[in-house]
Order: sequence, then C-alpha cells, then structure tokens
Amino acid sequence: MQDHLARIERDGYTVVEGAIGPELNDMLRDTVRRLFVELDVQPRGNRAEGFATRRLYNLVPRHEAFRELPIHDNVLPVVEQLLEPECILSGTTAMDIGPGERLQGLHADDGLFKIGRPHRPMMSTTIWALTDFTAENGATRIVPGSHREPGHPDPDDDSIAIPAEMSAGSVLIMDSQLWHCGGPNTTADDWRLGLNVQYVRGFFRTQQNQYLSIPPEQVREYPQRLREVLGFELYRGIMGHVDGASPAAVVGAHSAKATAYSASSDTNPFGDAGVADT
Ligand SMILES: O=C(O)CCC(=O)C(=O)O
Repeated sequence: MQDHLARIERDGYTVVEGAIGPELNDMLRDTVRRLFVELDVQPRGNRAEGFATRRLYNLVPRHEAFRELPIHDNVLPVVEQLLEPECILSGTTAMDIGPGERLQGLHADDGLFKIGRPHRPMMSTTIWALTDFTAENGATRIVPGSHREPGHPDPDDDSIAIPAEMSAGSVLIMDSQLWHCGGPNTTADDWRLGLNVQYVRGFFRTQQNQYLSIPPEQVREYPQRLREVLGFELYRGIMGHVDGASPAAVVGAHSAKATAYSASSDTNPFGDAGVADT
C-alpha cells in the first residue's frame, strides 16, 4: 500500500500486477466482447472515443462480474488513501482498441475541473488490463511525473510518453492529473481490451450518472459498500440527500446513513469535531 501511494505521489501512477486472477479476467473479457456483439457496439468515430475502438459505458448494471471491480480489495484501498474513504465511482468504461487505431491524444482526465494545477488528487483513473497491454497494441501512454505540471499537454507530443505495458489481470492506478492517452494500435489483429474504473472525491459531480444509469431494483440488491461507492449514501452525512433521506433509502435499500443532519458529530461538518481538511 505505502509503495503504491509513494509511487503515485512521485510518478503520478502505479501498477498493481496480477490484481485479478485469470478466471475473473477471462470472464470479464468474454462478457465485454459478448456485449459488444449483442449491443452491436461500433467505433464512435471521434478522436476521444476512437475510430477503431469499441467502447461501452455504464458496466455495473450489465453483469454481476463488473460489480466486483469498483470495490475490489486490491485496488479500492489504494484509491481510498489517494482520494478519501468516501470517494465515489465516476464511471466505468470498456475500451477495446483495435488494429489501425491512432494515438488518442494526451490529456488529463480531471482537466475539466478548472481548479488550477497541480492540486491535491481529486480524481483517480484505474485501467484494468483484460488483455496484455503492449507498446504495439495500444497500451495506455503515460508521461511519468506530469501530474505535477502546471499546464496541459500538447495532445500530439507523444515523444514525452511511454507505454504502460502490463500483463492481463494488472491494474494501472493514476492520479487523474497525469497526462496520458490511449495508444495507437499498429498490430494486424491484436485488440487491446481495458476497463476504465474511475473515482472522484465524494463531493464531485461524476462523469457518468449512476442514479439514472442503474435500475433501482438492482441497487437494492447490491452490497452496502458498492452502494456507497456508487454514491447512494450521503457524503459526510449531508450531501446528496433527498428530502432528508439517502438515495439508498429512496430506492428501498437498507441505508447505514439514512438521514441528513442526524449524522454523528464526527462525520457532521457542523458538529463539534468537524472534519479534517485532507
Ligand atoms: O484506452 C486507454 O488506455 C486510455 C483512454 C483514455 O485515456 C480516455 O479515454 O480518457
């Protein structure tokens, strides 16, 4: 844990080798590829999403295997330390980079937050390799140390980037200030499949809207920790309430933190203990 956090602080990223075993990895890969066929997923044809890349958003409700990832013991604890324990899921995306894809273009995932750079980590992007990531098949390109840069990159200056090569089952965890992008795929037939599982601190608006993306009857059945990570519990006992109740209570789930303002003093910013500024 400490090594991963130290690497993220120094380089802006770390890699958890073998975060998931071959069985889960293969099941996720096969499920994504089956969904691509069933849903007739085609490249969206723009630079951000790719011209030869298949993408699928909102994975959590689509199959139970995807529900393991946002709360996985080998990744979430690192993200919780990097951001905060009440961090929430910002989105999930499958990204299958196909032969002939060009460089996506360097960017920082939290570049939409106009809060000045560098800043304390606010967002964390984790990329789960479901196939081997190689320089040739489109491994994520990263610029080590760029999370400390005050500005934004030239999207096309790939000379400063290196490929995050990793074997299937490994996870790249980034401070989302890091300059990175999907790599070009120069192979003839080797698709590069990664899952993007992204988190933000609990007070941010998320990139994908979980409340409207996930059927309430599913949310009711999810484990408590998953509901929390999906933002269905109140942030610090206050933020996100619906007439004083948590979204979890509104969809009929048991809620650990049901009522805004009645939270205990150690989680209530208006209470005596307050909340440490971390
Ligand atoms: O596909 C990848 O490796 C990275 C994609 C990415 O950076 C993005 O879509 O924002």
